[in-house]
Amino acid sequence: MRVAIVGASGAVGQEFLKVLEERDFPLDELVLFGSARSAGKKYTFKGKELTVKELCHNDDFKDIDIALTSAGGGTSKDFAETITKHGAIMIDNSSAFRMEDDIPLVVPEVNAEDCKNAPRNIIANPNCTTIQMVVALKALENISHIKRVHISSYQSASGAGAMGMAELEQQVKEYAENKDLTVEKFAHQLLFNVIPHIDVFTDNGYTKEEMKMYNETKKIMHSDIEVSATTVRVPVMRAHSEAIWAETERPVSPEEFRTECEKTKGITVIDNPAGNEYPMPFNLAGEDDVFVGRIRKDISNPNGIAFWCVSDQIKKGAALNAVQIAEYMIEAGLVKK
Ligand code: 2RA
Repeated sequence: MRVAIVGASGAVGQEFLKVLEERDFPLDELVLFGSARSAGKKYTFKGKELTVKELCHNDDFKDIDIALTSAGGGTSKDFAETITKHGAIMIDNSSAFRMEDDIPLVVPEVNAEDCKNAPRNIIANPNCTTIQMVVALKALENISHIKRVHISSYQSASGAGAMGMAELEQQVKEYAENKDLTVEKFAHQLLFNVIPHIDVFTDNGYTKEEMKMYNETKKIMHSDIEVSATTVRVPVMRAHSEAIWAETERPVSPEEFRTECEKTKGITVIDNPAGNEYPMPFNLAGEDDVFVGRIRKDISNPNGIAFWCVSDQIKKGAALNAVQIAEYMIEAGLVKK
């Protein structure tokens, strides 16, 4: 099994290296690709030094079985043909192909089987905010069909990449030194603030990030579920949080939902309000699972249930989800060059 990482120097690319090593992914060779700027950089994988090759339109992917790509939508579109033409499976973390009909959009806990129908050899990894929400929603859908969801996100600086984290850190330093704060990556100062604006606004008043939650959730869950999201940037370094209100066809008790979450692989329940125990991004950055807590009856709706959900968006929200897709495809015999 020969695996490539495209965009190896980025935050997700680096996480791919960690996740493949942590999970002892069954590979014989790992090849790193990047832009002209990152070509030549060296990274260690399982004690061996690997050098980043420049991504070019050539036959470098001839012997590659699986390419994990995270280099932005433009690069994914531009290089999809180069990457897949010799039969490699491309698992793409960008938004380039997510809503295309002949490209599965996959969260293995929810719709792994969709990988079986990938005529273009491309599988899309959903947006991080959608991934963690649908893992939790699938547990609820197992009990009763979900009609509607309202969700407010609390998204960390790292959702905007390494530069997002750097800006928040810089603002902390500048504040401590009584200087004016640098504001470049986000629309406003993030330190001591919350910004209800992620990605650009669309004509209906929702942002693109919010519309991703609307469209991607329907596609992944194969459902008529309605989703209304408000996505918000908060001064947290890593791991996104979400407050979720779901309306189901029949009333679901908190106990039923808690039990279903507890038996679902990929979900950890932390829900002990009396002991001040609930999921928080500060404790859970770097973890694999989706963490669920604050499970309660929605007092405004007899068929409603409310809960809180936290997950590391670079891990389960990006690199880990893509690697789990690759693992599923190998197991299901779908990687057959
Ligand atoms: C963010 N969800 O947090 C985005 C990244 N894909 O900005």
